[in-house]
Amino acid sequence: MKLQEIELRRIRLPLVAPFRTSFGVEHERDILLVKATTDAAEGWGECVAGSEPLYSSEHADGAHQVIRDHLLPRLAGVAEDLTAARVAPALAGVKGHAMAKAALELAVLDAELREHGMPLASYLGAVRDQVPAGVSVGIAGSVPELLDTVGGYLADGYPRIKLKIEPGWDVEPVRAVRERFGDVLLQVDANAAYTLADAPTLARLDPFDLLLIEQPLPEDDLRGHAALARKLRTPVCLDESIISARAAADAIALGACAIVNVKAGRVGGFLEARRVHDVCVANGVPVWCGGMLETGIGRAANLALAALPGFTLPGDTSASARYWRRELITEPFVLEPPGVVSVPVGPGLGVTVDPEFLEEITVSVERRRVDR
Ligand code: NPG
Repeated sequence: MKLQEIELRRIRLPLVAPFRTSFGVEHERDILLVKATTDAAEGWGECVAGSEPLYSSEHADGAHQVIRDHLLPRLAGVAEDLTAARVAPALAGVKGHAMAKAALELAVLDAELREHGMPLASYLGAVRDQVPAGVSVGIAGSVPELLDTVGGYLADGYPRIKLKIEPGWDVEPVRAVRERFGDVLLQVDANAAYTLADAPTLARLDPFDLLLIEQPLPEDDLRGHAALARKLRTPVCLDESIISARAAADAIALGACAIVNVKAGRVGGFLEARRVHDVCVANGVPVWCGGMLETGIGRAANLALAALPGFTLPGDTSASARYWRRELITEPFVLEPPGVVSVPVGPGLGVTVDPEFLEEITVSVERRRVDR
């Protein structure tokens, strides 16, 4: 397949409700979409970097610049005979920028699979056509407000709830949700907001039978996570720390996690995400699919990934209505009984991008030829 052009499109999409985490609050997403045009097909990718570098060191403006000025010239070197598997090696000289690389790889992968008529789920090795839908609940203004939100999601049919926590918003909200909603599947996510000195507080979550506690400590603190894991009954899951399959192998070997959250953007693409899955499966470590408030483009790909055999816990794979008031970039994903979302079955991402809606929410478009 011959790559001809890459389009970098910035869109703005308001969230259905503000989403607060320990690192900030988001009202709308500033998203970089990537379109690859080849001699055979077009493909789409979505960059999950936010408008500010608060979750990790990447952000949308930076990813945009890195793709344009550093990744595209390298991709041009392999443009004549391109496959998705050739993208990461071609870009490897550029350090970091996993989310920028992942977006570019996904656009190429989508084009390649559309050319061959193969769904992404089949390509990755999916074993199911529906995946359980979890929902991530932001830090609320008060416990009653949180209970209302959680009650609404349970009424929608979500089988698993993830609560964002931070120091001062942990034991009480978890206790309140447990007391009100009984034995619902429940887990918490700290986005690296604690230190090892907080172990006694985090141990107070043990009686609530959480599925897991996600990323309690800083990204680079694997030994701290291993020490914390020895002090908690709640299984420790890592997100931000797992930046590659090698990092996953190290974290598991150190005893830093018993569960892994897999996000393609964080590890540089869906091919590396599959390798993270494979390493975890080989070590008997369950994985689940994270989310980064993606549009239908990124979400379609997440659903394909979440259908692999090692994804034995529900992911942050919610329906479109949980994120967007009006998300019509692609067909919306809906929550179906008994709390599942269907994995797309068409070629590539298996979704169709609506060019008119896209134009409506577009802030800028930049096109670069790569075949000369
Ligand atoms: O359902 O897509 C979703 C959101 C899940 O909580 C979620 N994502 O830390 O994992 C996270 C968090 C996040 C969202 C991180 C946006 C960064 C940006």
